[in-house]
Amino acid sequence: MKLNCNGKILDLGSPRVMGILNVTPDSFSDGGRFLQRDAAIAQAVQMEQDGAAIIDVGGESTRPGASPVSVQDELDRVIPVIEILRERLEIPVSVDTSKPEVMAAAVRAGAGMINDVNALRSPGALERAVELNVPVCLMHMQGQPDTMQQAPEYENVLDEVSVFLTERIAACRKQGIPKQYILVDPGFGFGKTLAHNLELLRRLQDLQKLGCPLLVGLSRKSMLGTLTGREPEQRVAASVAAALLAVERGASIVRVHDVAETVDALKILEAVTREQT
Ligand code: 8Y4
Repeated sequence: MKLNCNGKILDLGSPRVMGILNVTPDSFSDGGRFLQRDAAIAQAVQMEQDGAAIIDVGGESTRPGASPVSVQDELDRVIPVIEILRERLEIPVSVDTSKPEVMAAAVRAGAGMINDVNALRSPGALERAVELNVPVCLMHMQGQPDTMQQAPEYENVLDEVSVFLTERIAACRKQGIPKQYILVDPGFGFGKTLAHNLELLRRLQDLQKLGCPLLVGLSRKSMLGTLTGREPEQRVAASVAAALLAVERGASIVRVHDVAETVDALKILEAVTREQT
């Protein structure tokens, strides 16, 4: 229930919010590298104040069609931010990466969790993750980021996601990662149509049988755009609704952009669920 994240504690005794911190260069902002870095740190501090239990720091855009980032560029983006956040925050940070070199440097800099959309399938990632001795989130993805949305296809999306995650849990266990250090994620939007995403959310509780805490990311994703006709920045209400539905179906952690709004919504859900005020 309580995860040791490189010295900081993540208590999963009740549902938690993971705040998203992108440290990819913003081509629309003229702030320059250091101003952008300061803005990222301020945003993380705000998310902690708003009730986030963990901050997910990512330096590689995982959006469909995004260009790949070199190891050095990713290190230059995320490591200085993680070093500062280790000092400034009480809550842990996770590192959103698939690269073993970035995992290692990030944990050395203070990161307390590895969030890998590639589920430790990159060469050397699994071996490295074992040594680092922090919790890992294994996410399902069909295909590769550049082409995964071209024609996603499943016989049964719940079964296929479940089989994939079961296999990755087994691979991690075999390599020596303790069961309590493994979280799983169905990977909303990663090689899935709207119908696949809705089926996964509808039946999310089926994934509880895997025996690992569930982490889900639905925040501002295109499925919410399809359903509402809104641009990403206007998807806050849809994102909060989706997060709430996920927690009702057993999610332990929701990965979100809008921390304050999601934390408020979860307080209502918790009060109603616990039959107390
Ligand atoms: C607007 C903003 C539209 C962001 C789309 C997006 C997940 C994840 C991502 C997830 C876990 C994203 C790194 C995609 N999604 N990690 N990462 N689970 N564990 N797109 O669902 O946020 S990036």
